[in-house]
Amino acid sequence: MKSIGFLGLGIMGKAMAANLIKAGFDVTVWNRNAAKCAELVALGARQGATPKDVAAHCDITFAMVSDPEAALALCQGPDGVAAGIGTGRGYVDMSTVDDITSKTIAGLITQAGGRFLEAPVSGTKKPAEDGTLIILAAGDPSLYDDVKPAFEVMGKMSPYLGDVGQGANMKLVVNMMMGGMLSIFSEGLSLGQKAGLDGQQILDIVDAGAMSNPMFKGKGAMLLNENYTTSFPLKHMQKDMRLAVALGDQLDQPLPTAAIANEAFKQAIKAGFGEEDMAAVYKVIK
Ligand code: NA7
Repeated sequence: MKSIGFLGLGIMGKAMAANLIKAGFDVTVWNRNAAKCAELVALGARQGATPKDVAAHCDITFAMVSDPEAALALCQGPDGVAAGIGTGRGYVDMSTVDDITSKTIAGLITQAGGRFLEAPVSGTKKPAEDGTLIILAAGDPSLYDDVKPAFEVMGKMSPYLGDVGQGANMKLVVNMMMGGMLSIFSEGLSLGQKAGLDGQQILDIVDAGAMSNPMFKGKGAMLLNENYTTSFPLKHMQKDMRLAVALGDQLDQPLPTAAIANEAFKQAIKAGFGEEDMAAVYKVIK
């Protein structure tokens, strides 16, 4: 792997691309809003003109954009990745999308002669900055072997999960559980305080028992301080809940808890909290 392309420099992409540059990879970046490239160019990256241009000049191109529509938009059209990928080069989409979108992208890339891997990640801003993401890879096994050194820079583990679609499915399962947990955690914290209990004591007691986990620790402090600084945008959590509920429909799997949690995140978006951290769901619950 001589050169790496990186498309999408949002909260996650920026941190991941920065780690690749710092690790010594030859990185070319592109973002729809080109101004976001400046910080990475200052770190040593080149700037590509279009997704096609990046895919045509790099051995392997990574993408990290917001949702299925954005992930597809990157690949299609005269300036898209599929138009530039050519034979044998690799494309790794790390955005969180549904399995059908991922398979559509895989088709576009492989028909153009390229190799495709989906690799959505578990973990938000801090793990992206620290290079400790959990990378959920599926697709072309030869590309998986080729990108391992880059995965080792961006993440702490990168299991191979099989055919395209299984990375997307694993990500949705994990995030659906996280959204459900955050929703019930918010309800408990709110209920307890309305009953006159001390919020910090609730957190301490939960943390001392079997329910202790890093998310409750991190988000608990945010809820008590009413601090919703974005680590994982609420709108993306709602997207993941929506895609997970749709997968449940597709597979005839009842998801009563996830479906109700999804409604709380939808309500929070409607109330204008979509760009804030997912913890802001608390504001429509409390
Ligand atoms: P952000 O910080 O919301 O960043 C989203 C990125 O996606 C950003 O670079 C956007 O470009 C890009 N984007 C959005 N729509 C498009 C279209 N249509 N075409 C090209 N690029 C687009 O998200 P995160 O970094 O927190 O999350 C990224 C993924 O990881 C997401 O799937 C999460 O669920 C997990 P912009 O800067 O707006 O021009």
